[in-house]
Amino acid sequence: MSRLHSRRTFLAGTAAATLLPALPLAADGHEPVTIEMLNRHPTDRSLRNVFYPRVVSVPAGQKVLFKATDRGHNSASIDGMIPEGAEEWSGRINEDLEVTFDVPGIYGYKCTPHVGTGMVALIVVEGEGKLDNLEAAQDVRQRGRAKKTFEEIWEEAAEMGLLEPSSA
Ligand SMILES: [Cu+2]
Repeated sequence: MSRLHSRRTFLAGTAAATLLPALPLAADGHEPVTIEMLNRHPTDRSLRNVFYPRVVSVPAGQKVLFKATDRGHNSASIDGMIPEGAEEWSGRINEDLEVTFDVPGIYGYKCTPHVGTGMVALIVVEGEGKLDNLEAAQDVRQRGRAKKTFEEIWEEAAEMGLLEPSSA
């Protein structure tokens, strides 16, 4: 089973490129991995309303904490962007939400108020069959700036090696 990838690679040419520190996140399945919901990106202040980090890989069974660091956000799975057998989630605005990811696969999610401005992100849950829903997830029609954000996210995930079959 793979550990959370601490390496962070980003697209050349995006505003986020080169500005992000490597995150020493350790996923052992016990302590939740934290993804913050922020009004501004911590290092690129020109990016507003973001999940941080926005591409994360975790082992199956991992708990993820969506932390309401700033106000006005939530985390909700996007229709058609989670694997078969996985449970949808939809957090309340301004509240932390913990979700356990048991089913390997590709999970696209959004902030409900800000999806149109591109506040979307990706979690890849490692394990057998994790790529089974990749094509379906990539085929989901995205609204507004979420379309551009997901184009960046797919490239970012590929560069991180997350769109290869799990070695586990
Ligand atoms: Cu938001």
